[in-house]
Amino acid sequence: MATERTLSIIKPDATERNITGKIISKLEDAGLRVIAQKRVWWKKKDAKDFYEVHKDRPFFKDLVSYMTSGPIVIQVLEGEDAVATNRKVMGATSPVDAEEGTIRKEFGVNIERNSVHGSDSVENAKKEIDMCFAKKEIVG
Ligand code: YYY
Ligand code: MG
Repeated sequence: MATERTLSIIKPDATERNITGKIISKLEDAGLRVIAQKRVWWKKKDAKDFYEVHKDRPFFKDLVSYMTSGPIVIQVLEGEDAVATNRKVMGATSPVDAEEGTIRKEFGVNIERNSVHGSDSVENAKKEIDMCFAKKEIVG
């Protein structure tokens, strides 16, 4: 077990329904600590850059449209095995496959409007954190 950091995004379907607090409670209950947080409204370029790894996937265009359709809340989370812990509390990509008690099971609407993003590896977490936050915005 190691203390890690990961990047979390509360997506537009959740900000729209005013459930950011409910989601943050689940993250905190899982032992994760919010050490940076901001609410932003992404431009197309922000979403395209962030999801570049998916640029050739059939869902990319819709994903970019969706992620720019409203405000999002971006966070750095810190805790023991933060990447895996966060992925566990998020649940599977599609809410129908997500385990009981996970964020996506409880709040996700469908595979696209699935309420949260979480980095999938320590390496990607570092990249995504650098992309979204200046060092001085992270207060651990
Ligand atoms: O990491 P995770 O968010 O669980 O899934 P990814 O495979 O990285 O896909 C990123 C994002 O793309 C997903 O959260 C929703 C969307 N998406 C989609 O709309 N349709 C798919 N078939 C797969 C992913
Ligand atoms: Mg992913």
